[in-house]
Amino acid sequence: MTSPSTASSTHRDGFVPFPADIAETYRAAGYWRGQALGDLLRDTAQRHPDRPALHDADGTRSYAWLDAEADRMAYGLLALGIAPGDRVVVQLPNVPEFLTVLFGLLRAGIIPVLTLPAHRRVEIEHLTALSTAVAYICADRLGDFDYRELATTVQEAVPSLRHVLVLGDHGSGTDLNSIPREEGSLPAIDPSDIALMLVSGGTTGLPKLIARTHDDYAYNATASAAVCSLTEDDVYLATLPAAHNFPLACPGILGTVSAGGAVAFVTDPSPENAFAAIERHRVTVTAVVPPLAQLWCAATEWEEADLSSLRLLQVGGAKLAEVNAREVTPALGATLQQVFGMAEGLLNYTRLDDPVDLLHTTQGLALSPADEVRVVDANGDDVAPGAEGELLTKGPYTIRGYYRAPEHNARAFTPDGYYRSGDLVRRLPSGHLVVSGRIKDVINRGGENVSCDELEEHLLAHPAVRHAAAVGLPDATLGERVCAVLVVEDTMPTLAEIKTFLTDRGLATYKLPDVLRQAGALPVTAVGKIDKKALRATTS
Ligand code: OOB
Repeated sequence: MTSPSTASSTHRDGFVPFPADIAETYRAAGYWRGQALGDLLRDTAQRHPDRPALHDADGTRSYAWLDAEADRMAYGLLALGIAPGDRVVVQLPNVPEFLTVLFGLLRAGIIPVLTLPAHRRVEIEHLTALSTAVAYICADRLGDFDYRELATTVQEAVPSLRHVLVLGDHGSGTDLNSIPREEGSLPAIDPSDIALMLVSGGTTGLPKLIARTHDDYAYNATASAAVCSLTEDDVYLATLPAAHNFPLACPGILGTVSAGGAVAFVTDPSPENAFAAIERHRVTVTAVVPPLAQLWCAATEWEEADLSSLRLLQVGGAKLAEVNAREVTPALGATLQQVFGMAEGLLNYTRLDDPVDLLHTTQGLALSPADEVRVVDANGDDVAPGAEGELLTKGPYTIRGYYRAPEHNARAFTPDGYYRSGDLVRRLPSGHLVVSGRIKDVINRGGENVSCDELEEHLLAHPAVRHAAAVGLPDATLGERVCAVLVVEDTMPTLAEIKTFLTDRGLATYKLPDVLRQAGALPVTAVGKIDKKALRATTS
């Protein structure tokens, strides 16, 4: 079968490359090594074919096995008529096949659009149409959700979508495991070309596509592996959805493969299930979001699994409150690493040998000496050292524009190529960043700005409070009132008690909540961060 013309949508249409002169400096400095992502696996398999690459329910698979499986997957996908440069939407849970599908696509030069299991019709339809994807790879179902039904709906709405490949019971789609995989040839990969697409965290509107090149993403993964001192003795557990940048490449799955360690997966990150996987596979490193870190720490009180293999717990994706940061090592026995990153690129890590004070109170230091970080005021001018401002960044693994989004790019990037993160930070003399909130996540109470992050941090310090989120409620006189939504351990504190507690901590009067709401749980995003947008929409 030959691939129909994708004439009006070749994969580089709408891609914003690094400027050629800057790309040259990244190559000359050795950040970009001209390596295709699929070769991270090839190189490790050649170095030590017999070492474990994957631990799953059936036992352990070697690097030689994974390398051969990835090739077979690549041959099979190409034989279906999917061509190098085509986009394929991947929506898989954390199963071992994620590895063979990912590396198969990368080696075939086919571009995976990495969506999360929690995405639904609105996101998948949008991302499929935007990328003019020709195929959708999914599992049959997860929990009570049927991805085959989603596939049918998306196929009706998006004409470019020709193939539905299903892992498991394939229904009206094609069985991913039975596509023919006779040996064929693999295309030459241009390392400056798009390797894969990530989906933006999307605080406003629909998610955007983030095209990452082989060069930049290989650097992202290998430099991250170095910062975490990953070796072939490490076992990385993919706890967060594997398609998210954090577990994928920070250093995550790709960093672990480049270092020659083994990878294991859990679909259910509950303490009971994840702890059993840690014990069973002797997991050394994993990454979680703050609400999950809190849950794991609390669960060590009643779960009895042996977690002694765990040497590093990475926490990021949202601000980890200092009270919660302090709990990690005593509860789990692992070193804490705070990670402040974004799918657009820039990663900040606390270093393994940082003083505990920095581990507990900062969100880390930029990964690369070539990362350029500016902290600016509303006029775009650099703030005084240590003052709060918006983080702008560019560097060897930060995109220069979203894929097929020229209008948005004109706002989200400065004319000289910095990404405007929308994050408010302070930079310490050591270079470590402290995240103080999002530009838009403030409540305007009668003209006074209340940072939701700051208020949440104080609320979390209350012994009765497990999770907290601050949102603004419309108010006729003040414009907005401050509402604190709390998930509590046991008894709900009264508004008066909370106000006294916060006042005793020295918080200004105008920042005190006007209203308290109790919730059984807070809504979360596809990767498990507290979803403020959804909370704002449902709180009254
Ligand atoms: C990670 O990536 P995204 O793209 O899902 O979200 C990025 C945004 C950041 O701009 C920031 O607003 C927030 O998530 N964020 C944090 C944070 N880490 C991310 N806010 C405060 N403290 C942190 N430690 O979330 C991501 C990507 C790679 C590694 C880690 C996280």
